[in-house]
Amino acid sequence: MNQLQALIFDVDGTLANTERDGHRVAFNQAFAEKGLDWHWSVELYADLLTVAGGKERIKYHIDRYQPTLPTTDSMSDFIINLHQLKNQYYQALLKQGAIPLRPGVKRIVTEARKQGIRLAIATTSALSNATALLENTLDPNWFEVIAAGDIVPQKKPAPDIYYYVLAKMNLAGSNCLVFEDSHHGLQAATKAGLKTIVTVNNYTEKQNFDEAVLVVNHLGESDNPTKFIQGSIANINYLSLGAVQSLL
Ligand code: XBP
Ligand code: MG
Repeated sequence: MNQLQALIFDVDGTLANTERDGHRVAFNQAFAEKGLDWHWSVELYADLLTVAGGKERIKYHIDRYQPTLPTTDSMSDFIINLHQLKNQYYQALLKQGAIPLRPGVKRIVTEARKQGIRLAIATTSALSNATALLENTLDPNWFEVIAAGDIVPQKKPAPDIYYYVLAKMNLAGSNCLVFEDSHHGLQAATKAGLKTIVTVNNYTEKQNFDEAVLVVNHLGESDNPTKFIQGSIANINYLSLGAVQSLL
């Protein structure tokens, strides 16, 4: 068994249900403020999530659904401005405490810190959004590297963001475990040679996770047990650090 030295967390959908309850809601607030008659319903957003990155998602929406753009701005300026406005609304939601962490996240992060296991973030989200989530739930300073957004040339499912984290931390992939919630994220981590635990959510539960070392509904708590979806660990009710270490 390899020695566990670091946990690397995806953000959206993994730390918290930020997509349905956060980014989506904030996008709609930004559309309304800009006078756009667009509405991203919970159902439509499932299709839009096939594209990673908020700016890329707006572009995909325009290309696929061809709404009228009430603007003389260039397409890229329009997208950048709309995305910035969305991020302001998103960060306001985080400040209000509207988006709690998923079960077990704080527990396992706290356990890792106590045991000297290093922590990092690898996300497609903008850095300001990832940091705002951590400021309002955990603490950004607990994470040695927060790799986010446009810091690498290609977003997930490309492995770039994971290679970036490994290089920054000077770590071998064989000493790390990743937590992801989506097929895109799993592909990115797997291509970088990392073992991945998937905690599914409503948007991702039907995706293919063949390459994951474990798929569960969430990390769980003593009063909120983990359900094993693919693979299992014997004799546990929720995922402790010791339990996940056995997967390396
Ligand atoms: C998920 C994403 C992000 C968010 C929006 O990232 O695809 O694009 O939906 O974030 P991950 P931004 O699961 O890798 O954390 O608007 O900040 O791009
Ligand atoms: Mg995710």
